[in-house]
Amino acid sequence: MKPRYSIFSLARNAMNYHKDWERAWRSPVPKKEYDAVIVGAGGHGLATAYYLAKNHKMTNIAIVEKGWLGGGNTGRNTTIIRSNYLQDPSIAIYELARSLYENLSQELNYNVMFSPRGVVMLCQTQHELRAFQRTAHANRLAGLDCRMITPAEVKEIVPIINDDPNCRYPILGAYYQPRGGTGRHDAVAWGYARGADQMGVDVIQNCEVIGINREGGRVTGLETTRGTINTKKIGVVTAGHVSTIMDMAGVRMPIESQCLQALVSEPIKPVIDCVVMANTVHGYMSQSDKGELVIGGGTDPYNNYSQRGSFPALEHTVTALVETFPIISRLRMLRLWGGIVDMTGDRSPIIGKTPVDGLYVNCGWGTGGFKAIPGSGWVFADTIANDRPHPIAEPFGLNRFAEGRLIDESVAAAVAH
Ligand code: FAD
Ligand code: PYC
Repeated sequence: MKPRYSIFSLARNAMNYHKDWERAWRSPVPKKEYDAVIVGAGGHGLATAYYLAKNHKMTNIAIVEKGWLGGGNTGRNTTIIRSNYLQDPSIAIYELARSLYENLSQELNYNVMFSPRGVVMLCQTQHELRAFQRTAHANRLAGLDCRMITPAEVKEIVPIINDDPNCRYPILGAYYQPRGGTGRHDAVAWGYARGADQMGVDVIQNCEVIGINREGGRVTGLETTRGTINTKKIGVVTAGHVSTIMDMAGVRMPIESQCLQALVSEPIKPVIDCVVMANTVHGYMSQSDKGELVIGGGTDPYNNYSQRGSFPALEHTVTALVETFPIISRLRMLRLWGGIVDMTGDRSPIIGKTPVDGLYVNCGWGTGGFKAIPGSGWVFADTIANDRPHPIAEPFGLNRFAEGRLIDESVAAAVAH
């Protein structure tokens, strides 16, 4: 694809305050009818729309978003990308996603800043060491590039870490995935949005879904704040708000919505060039290209729909991180934020058909769905286009809760679960 902007056009547009700056995507008025409508323009919804158009040639489709695209959890996460889950179905979908991330900038002709800087998951109890050894075996059997590393190797990779053997939770080793890392969250949303728009998909912001229309056992359309939209296929991809929307179609979801917070410090010179997760003490940290330390921990442990978390959860996270990285104790916090995450009982996503014909759902990514966006969009688009689960999505069907086929990933969900 030809680059859309040269260095000269960037300079020209900067000089005239971006007056004639070409919009990255259109702002279309909703049509009366589409072949399919995706609800929720987070990363998962946008990737789904992109692959519906690209892989399945479905271009008479729309994606409707109540706010601005990427304004939900996609623009609020700490961008960790890894695929070190325990169960085979999880490894398959997260590794598909991670491998798609490797070439996503080229695929979208948009720099998503994928940075495979390595993910280190500390083992600070004997139990955790054994659990990660088990995960490493499972991952290597599945062909993933990962290994267990010793405390000395941890110190070599992360010189600022506290390696005092007498501290409360000494480092006994770590799980290491060198091809894991980070990406730029907004860019992932913007890149998929622009790519979908270029193929004819209507990306419609400020359009809230307020009702789902059904006739008998199948969907016929949506009520939105911008009018009725008729369609025979609806994909609901609304993360923490999935239960309320599915309720509009009479489908009850096994989801709890909770707030997950994160924060960044003031920017400092480079001190850490990988991602470190300290699951026992409940904190994780990486450093952004701007120099901020990107810090997070666990969810606020009560259900809510407000994007404001509580102070004790944050205090717990910071305490954990100061213990792990004593040099950060005098840093100031620059800002903090929260997102409403959609938690399932087994900490695995729900992807697939529902009891209502033409209604599909993709949710339950909880605290860990940024890493999954490309793979999730790929398999969900295939599921919607063909009205049957993609083989990689099949184990994640909604029916697994009724059938007792849970995919337990509470350990892999790590710090934030
Ligand atoms: P969202 O991005 O939330 O998109 C859903 C969209 O639906 C929203 O834009 C919303 O406005 C829209 N919507 C809702 N209701 C309606 C309606 N009625 N009509 C129309 N639109 C509607 N994951 C990782 O893999 N790595 C991490 O490091 C990581 N860190 C995180 C840190 C924090 C603080 C948080 C909050 C999350 C983190 N996650 C992480 C999880 C990750 O952000 C999410 O799993 C992922 O972004 C979910 O994407 P999504 O597209 O499903 O949802
Ligand atoms: O899934 O790796 C993850 C994660 C880290 C922080 C929040 N989620």
